Amino acid sequence: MAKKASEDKILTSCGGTQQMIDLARKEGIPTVFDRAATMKPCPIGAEGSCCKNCGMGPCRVPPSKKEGEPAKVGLCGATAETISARNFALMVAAGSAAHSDHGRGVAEVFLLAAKGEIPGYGIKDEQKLIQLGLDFDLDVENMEMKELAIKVGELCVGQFGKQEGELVFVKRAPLKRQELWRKNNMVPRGIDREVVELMHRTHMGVDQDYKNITTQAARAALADGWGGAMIATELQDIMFGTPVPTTGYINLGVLEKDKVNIIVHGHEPLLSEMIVVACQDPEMHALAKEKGADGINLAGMCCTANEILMRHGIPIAGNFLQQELAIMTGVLDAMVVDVQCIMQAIQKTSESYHTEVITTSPKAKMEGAKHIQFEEHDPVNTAKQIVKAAIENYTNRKGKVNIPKVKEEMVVGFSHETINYLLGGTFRASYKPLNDNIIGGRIRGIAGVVGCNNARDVDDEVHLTLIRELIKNDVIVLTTGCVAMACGKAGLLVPEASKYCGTGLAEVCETVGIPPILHMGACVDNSRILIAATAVVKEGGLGDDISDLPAAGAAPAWMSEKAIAIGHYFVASGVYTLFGTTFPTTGSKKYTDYLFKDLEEEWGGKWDFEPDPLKMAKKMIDHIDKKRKALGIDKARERVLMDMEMRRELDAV
Ligand code: NFS
Repeated sequence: MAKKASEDKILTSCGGTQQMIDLARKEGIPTVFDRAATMKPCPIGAEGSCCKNCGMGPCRVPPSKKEGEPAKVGLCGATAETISARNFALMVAAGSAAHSDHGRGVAEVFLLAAKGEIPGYGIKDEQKLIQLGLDFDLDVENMEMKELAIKVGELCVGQFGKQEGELVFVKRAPLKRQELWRKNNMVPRGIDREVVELMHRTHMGVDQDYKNITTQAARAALADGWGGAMIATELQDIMFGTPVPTTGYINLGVLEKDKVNIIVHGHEPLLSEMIVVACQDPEMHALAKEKGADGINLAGMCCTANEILMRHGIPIAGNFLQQELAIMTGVLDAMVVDVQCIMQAIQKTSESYHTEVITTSPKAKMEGAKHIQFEEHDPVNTAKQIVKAAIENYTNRKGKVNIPKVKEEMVVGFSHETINYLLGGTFRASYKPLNDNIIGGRIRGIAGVVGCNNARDVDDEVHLTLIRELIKNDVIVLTTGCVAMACGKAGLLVPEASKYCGTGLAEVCETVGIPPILHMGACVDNSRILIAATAVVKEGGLGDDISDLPAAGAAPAWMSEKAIAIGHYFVASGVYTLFGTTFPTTGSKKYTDYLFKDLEEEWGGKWDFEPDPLKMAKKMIDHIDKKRKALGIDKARERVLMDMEMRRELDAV
């Protein structure tokens, strides 16, 4: 058979993924990689120039090609910048809603658990519960743990629908940032209100001022980053434990031929935590034996994977683009999904194998899949039912086994609290050593590299090229989500990765015993990065605001609306944030210039787009150096570089 052009292209830098792509092509199984080659994105939609907000359209307003030609507008007269801003805002609304609805689910379950109405869940981190009580100004000293948990649960649930005033975590931000938000009318109320208002404004004939739309989009995004998503992280930590450094394995090679294999895929740890417990149940093991299996092997995929890996060391089968491929191993007995980042294609793939795709959320069903609903009042039984369904499916295997022999070890679980403790020590947990190393120049700056994998790029490659370049230049990297998993697969999440660092960063990592790339969790845990950045500001010596820090953020291969929402709350929190692959507003130069240039003046942070990972690294490093100069610490780094030079000379003697 003649090869398709796309077959010669390198599609991934992950060995396990490449092996499965080859197999898929041999067997004629369609995958996202082939669909990406045959279906091109709509160029007008991709640049944000298509308005389909009313029945007179869709109106397409791409930039004029001829000099002097008047700019196109929609039938209603909407300009390209208004259309672009509205489309961008709609992505922020959807992304913020998704993250925060996850947060709401966690808060509701937390409250039920606090009241003792859910068997199986409890309080694992009392310290953090007390901290939340203090955030809400509760009299924590005179409250029993149960009473405190109920009160905190009620107050957290109330945050989502807060109609007036400020969300409670707003006051966690640096004071200067809070003032800027107040001045610009960006302080978030509850997510429900902010998203509804944003969607009202993007409706036909409402907000026609691109700047005004962007400000409300920031308010909605901040209601997620400093609200819904932050609540999710905090309450998950209280219920399931705040992550501490743990080792684990990653890639499709974690699946085991002779065991019942279950993958939990999606985002919310509520059910997966219970599946971890159910998989250890002797009754389930006996049933697996009875069916001829050698035990039960649980693995994760996408952000759920990060959650259970950090807290239990459960291996990760892969990141976003590996979901169809996991089914093709032929040994996956159940793919259990909840919400977000789940490709409908997995159901079709499963029809060629024996895998049972099990949906669990009433919000996310799939035609053809088995639905076992997560009953929040009885998660233990739901989990057992699911594990049982997987075990019973073991005997339906069709005999084809293709597990790539690829897996890597990694160290994960660097919550903000852990970094604080590791750097500062038991007696005085503190960010001072980090700040001192930044001020002294050993660490040049901090980068947050997060987000998705995008089938329009070489899978995992842009993340890895960017991150290798950053650590080579002494920039410490904080990571979450699919990027964190890409690093794990490439063997970069181990302390030995310090050999890829510049001398300064290597020295710090070797002294403290940490990898130069710190895995901080799932996408919802980007709130940990906000908290860490704030802690660095509060420690002193690096300015008064997040925007003063020698720091930058990136999502080099983003694809989801959540990524845009996250990017927008980082920008609104003062971070220079770069996205790769594509950018959804480029059809309007005026609007894109506003996001990429003018915003910095107004918010201290701004957006940027750069598809080439090396150029992206350069832009981030240039920004970090600009901030070092503004802080007056650029000289310190020059001295460190001179020291290196001198050391080399000494070595040569
Ligand atoms: Ni976040 Fe992207 Fe999805 Fe997680 Fe992965 S694709 S925006 S990283 S799994 S949410």
